[in-house]
Amino acid sequence: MLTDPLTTDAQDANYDESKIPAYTLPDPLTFNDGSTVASSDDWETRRSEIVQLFKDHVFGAMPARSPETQRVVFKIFSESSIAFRVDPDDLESELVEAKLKEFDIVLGVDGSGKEHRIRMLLVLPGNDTTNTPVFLGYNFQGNHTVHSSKKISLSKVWNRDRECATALESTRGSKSSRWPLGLIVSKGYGVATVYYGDVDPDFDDEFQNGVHPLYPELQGREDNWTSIGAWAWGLSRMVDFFESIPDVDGSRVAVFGHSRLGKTSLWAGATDNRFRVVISNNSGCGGAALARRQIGETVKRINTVFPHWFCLQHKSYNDSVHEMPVDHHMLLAAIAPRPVYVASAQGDQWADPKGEFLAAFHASPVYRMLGLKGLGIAIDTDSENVESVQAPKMPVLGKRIGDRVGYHIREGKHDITRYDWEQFLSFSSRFLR
Ligand code: GTR
Repeated sequence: MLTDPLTTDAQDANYDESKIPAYTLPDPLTFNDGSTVASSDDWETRRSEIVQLFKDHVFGAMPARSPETQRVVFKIFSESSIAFRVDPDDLESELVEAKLKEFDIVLGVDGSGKEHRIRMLLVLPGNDTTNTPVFLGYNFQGNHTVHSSKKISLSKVWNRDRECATALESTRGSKSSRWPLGLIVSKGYGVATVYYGDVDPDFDDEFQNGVHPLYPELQGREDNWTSIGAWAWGLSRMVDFFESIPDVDGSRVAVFGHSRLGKTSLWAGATDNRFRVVISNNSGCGGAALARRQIGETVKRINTVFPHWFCLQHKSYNDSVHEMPVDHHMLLAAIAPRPVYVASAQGDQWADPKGEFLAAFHASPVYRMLGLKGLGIAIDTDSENVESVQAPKMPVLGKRIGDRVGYHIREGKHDITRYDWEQFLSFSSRFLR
């Protein structure tokens, strides 16, 4: 019988807190030259340093943003009306009207003759809305998996044999539990999604396919443009697209993602401050979780199994994570002053929920320095109990906490549930309205 490497690795991983090596986190409020970030005036400079450190050591370089040379051309592929139940399991629940639009978006670089095509599904509340705030996030298996409607075209998906083929009709709506469209639309928000393999197929092909050929100069270097880098870049191009259509308000976009796509949403949020709210769900190692804890999935394991997600330089920390000039609380901090939300699941120890929570906790001093409230856990700096300052208690299950940095941990496994969405919606409403 074949053994699934993930299952065996996940079973063999360390889950014992007492085996975590002692570590010191780098300080987001200390400049690279050792001086202190004294006031909010310094923050943008320090923020740029942090983003650059993540480019150099974790996710790799990104194409320079240049609206003059980066073209986003699109055409409408389909347009239809639909109605959703707010709760599809309750046939008595309200029926909300919505519009489905599919766009073919061409990403290209002027003068190079190179371009790459992706298809976006946009779900809009009502029949004729403009300037809608949206939740933008990738899906894992094709746009048609988010809802069973036949009005959504079947995606072309990359299969395990690394061939791209039209998805099977039977997979329509197969991931709809992760996409409570009726609930989201009933609150006045749109949802935009693209199959992540449309931007870059998720396997190590040394960056031959997807959007990577648009910028070949970003390969063959220690800070190479990675797959997470490509997915994050793609999300920014989608904001360019929103800025060019009347349907969506490009200044009110919440970017979200689950798991590897949660790592991606955080990186997109750090590199593009047009994302007004940033949400990661069960993002784990390489996402919200602190790498230095080395519990559940480790830097070495993730670099080995998914070499294309992180840059070459990141592999040099496989056996020395303590030498990384960053840890992942700084990825969250790099989003400040914008709001960031971290969601964990108790049954997802592989993603280290406690490490995800501690990253949110250790990002919060940046918000405090900016005169904002982060996670909002009071810290008694006079306390002699260093433990309680450095290791705050885990929040209780199923109770959201925080202000500009939001957090919850729920029961259950690695997944996105309706409960998670209820939290994302209520956390985001303050910032998207
Ligand atoms: C796992 C990986 C995690 C997480 C997950 C996912 O195999 O170890 O880091 O990203 O995949 O994306 O579902």
